[in-house]
Amino acid sequence: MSTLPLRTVRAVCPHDCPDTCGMTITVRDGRAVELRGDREHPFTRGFLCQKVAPYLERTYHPERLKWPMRRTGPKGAGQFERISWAEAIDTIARRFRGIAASVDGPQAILPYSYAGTMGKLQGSSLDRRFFHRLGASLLDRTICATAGAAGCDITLGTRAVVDPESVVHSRYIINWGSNTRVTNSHLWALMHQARQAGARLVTIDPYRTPTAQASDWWLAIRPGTDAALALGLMHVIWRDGLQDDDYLERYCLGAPQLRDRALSEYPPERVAAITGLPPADIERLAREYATIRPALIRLNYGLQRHGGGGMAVRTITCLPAIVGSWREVGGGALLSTSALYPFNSAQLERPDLIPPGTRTINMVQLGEALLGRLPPPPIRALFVYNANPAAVCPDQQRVLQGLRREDLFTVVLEQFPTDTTDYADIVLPATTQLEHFDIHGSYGHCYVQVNEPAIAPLYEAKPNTEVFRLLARAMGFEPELFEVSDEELARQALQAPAHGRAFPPARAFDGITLEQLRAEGPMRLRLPRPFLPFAQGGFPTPSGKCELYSPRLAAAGLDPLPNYTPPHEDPQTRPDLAARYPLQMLSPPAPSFLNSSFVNIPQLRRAAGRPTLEIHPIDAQSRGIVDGQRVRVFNDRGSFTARAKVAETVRPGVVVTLGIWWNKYTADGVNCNSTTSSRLTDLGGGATFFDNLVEVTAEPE
Ligand SMILES: Nc1nc2c(c(=O)[nH]1)N[C@H]1C(S)=C(S)[C@@H](COP(=O)(O)OP(=O)(O)OC[C@H]3O[C@@H](n4cnc5c(=O)[nH]c(N)nc54)[C@H](O)[C@@H]3O)O[C@H]1N2
Ligand SMILES: Nc1nc2c(c(=O)[nH]1)N[C@H]1C(S)=C(S)[C@@H](COP(=O)(O)OP(=O)(O)OC[C@H]3O[C@@H](n4cnc5c(=O)[nH]c(N)nc54)[C@H](O)[C@@H]3O)O[C@H]1N2
Ligand SMILES: [Mo]
Repeated sequence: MSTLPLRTVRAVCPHDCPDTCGMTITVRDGRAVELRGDREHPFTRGFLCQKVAPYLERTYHPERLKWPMRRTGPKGAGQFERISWAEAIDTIARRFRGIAASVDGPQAILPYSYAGTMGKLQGSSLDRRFFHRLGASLLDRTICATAGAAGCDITLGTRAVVDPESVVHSRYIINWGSNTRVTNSHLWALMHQARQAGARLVTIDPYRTPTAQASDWWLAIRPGTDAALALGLMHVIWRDGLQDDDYLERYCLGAPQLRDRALSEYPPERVAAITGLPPADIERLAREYATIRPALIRLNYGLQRHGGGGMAVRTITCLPAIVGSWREVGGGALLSTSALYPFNSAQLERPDLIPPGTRTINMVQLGEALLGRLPPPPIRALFVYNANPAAVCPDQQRVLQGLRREDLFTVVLEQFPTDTTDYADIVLPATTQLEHFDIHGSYGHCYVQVNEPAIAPLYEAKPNTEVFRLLARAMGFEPELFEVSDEELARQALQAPAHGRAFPPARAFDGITLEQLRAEGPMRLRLPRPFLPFAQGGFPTPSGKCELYSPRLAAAGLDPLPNYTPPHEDPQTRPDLAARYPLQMLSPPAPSFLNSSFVNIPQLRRAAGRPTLEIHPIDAQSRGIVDGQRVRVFNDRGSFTARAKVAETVRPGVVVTLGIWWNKYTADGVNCNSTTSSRLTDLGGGATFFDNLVEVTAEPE
């Protein structure tokens, strides 16, 4: 046993999850020996999820990428040889300089990143600066949240936000397209507390998730029809006089027009036909929502991933204004708290460096981009970091076909040999959160946190920021832009930009310094307590009101009122397609994975079992499928296999497969995204993963 003293370091879970937990790490002799949830963090309250509790296994995983490598085998085979950092950086810089100087120009280079880390520095700082300075194509990061952001923005002028800690005061909680118990477990703990104080929990989800199971009432809505349900609730509320006229008159725009639409077009019988919910349930939900107070809607991402996802969020976020629940602590609606953080992204990312006229490529359409289906120039180089597109992108067959292009130069900066690194020409090893410095906001609470490195980088791994410093140096870019330390970047991030808008609250960082964060740990944003941003209107929309009627949508030639937009692939509106592919497939994440992260941790992979397909007994029987049988799931885009789980955990007509498996850990080398579509949402250009018609057949063993 070593006699060296133990050191405790404060860290932050970096993964793409609203909880952004505080962690404490014990270090002995340069090695992290214990990691736990920060007991003093007001939201983490000392516990971590099943994925992050064994996080040391991830950091010390034997399959960590250890040094830079060059491809030696065919693309996709994952065969590499070790090279030095100097050679790797020089190779990339030479290729980038060559492409930038060619007729195609620098826009033939595409960065591809998402939220592998949510840290402001390792997530979006010098990387953006580098690609902006280079003049590369811009990436529209739409794979997760932009449909809801756009929908909320139309109604509220910002994200639907309340202080998540106020949930303990709620007495009626609707988990709407939100698997809170799994995807936001620290908020679930507060919901549970509210329930013990008498709150009712309702879950609206086509799938009987752990959240639905633990709720008082599960409403198994037909996928993609949430806007119709919300309009049906409005119908009942206005018909029965349950609305808050005072709030509507003072703080809302267009209540009479929306009332007319709801009353004339969305009676419960019609809504029942669209949503598949009994009229009596629609009546009861409306009555309870409008009369049991305070009522909170936790709306999340499930309902956004459909063709009409933007409009669905726009519509649902009208409800709190109609019943006046923004007035109450524990009322309102919560999508994300991210808009409360006035991080100075412009200073970190330097969008002023972007050459005028630079094009933007939607990340959901990576397949199209790589296969030259978008206007020129062609993509000749791809630089992937903080993302695993070979597994998580829709329309996977096209993505993989693009990644296999011999003339594509692909760099992947990663911690592990993922499905995407298998296609790299150059692999660069990245540090994990224990090995680098960062600063974090959150999209599910109101604290700012600093992540101190607990240990030195393992092997030859480097933080993302350091990799872009090296690349900038090799490209001959201005030192004053790139020779900036991580600490200096953190200070820049905390310099809230001056602006005259209400969101983000410009003074939320007042009194929050890097020194204090380091000395004292997590600090709450400077927000009033209780935080009731819309109790008296004050919506950051152009009119300053909650825009039930949207002049902006009207000016754009769109429907200015909330409405139901059917999914792209819905048996009701696409009987032609449903004749071949009658089942609506949802593919939300498994509890032991975080998107495709953690699939390579043996203990968590065992917990997930193997790829399964949950199918209703009626749908199974008509296809001769029995429980445990191997099935093929397919449509025109592709197919994958899974084990059938015949159960009433889904409504008839819907199938569910939990993801997101790495392709290489599946029986036939492809996951569910071989069937998902790259079509976009109505607003925000978002992904439509759950808007996906398939057929299922029994497979021979
Ligand atoms: N354990 C774990 N936690 C995570 C993640 C993870 O992968 N694993 N991912 C993180 C990330 S990146 C995100 S974006 C969030 C996502 O957080 P959530 O939005 O809570 O997660 P999802 O499971 O994608 O979707 C929620 C539910 O929506 C349902 N759903 C699908 N279509 C519809 C619909 O049309 N209407 C309704 N009402 N419901 C529908 C799905 O069945 C699913 O149960 O979670 C974060 N937290
Ligand atoms: N079918 C289906 N597809 C989906 C979804 C779904 O529900 N169903 N969910 C979608 C959603 S909500 C999202 S957000 C996307 C997520 O898609 P991605 O953002 O690609 O998320 P992950 O799959 O978690 O992959 C993140 C990668 O970043 C790496 N990483 C972590 N930290 C660092 C770092 O510091 N440096 C570097 N260089 N790398 C790092 C991790 O090792 C991991 O491989 O997937 C989407 N895809
Ligand atoms: Mo996400």
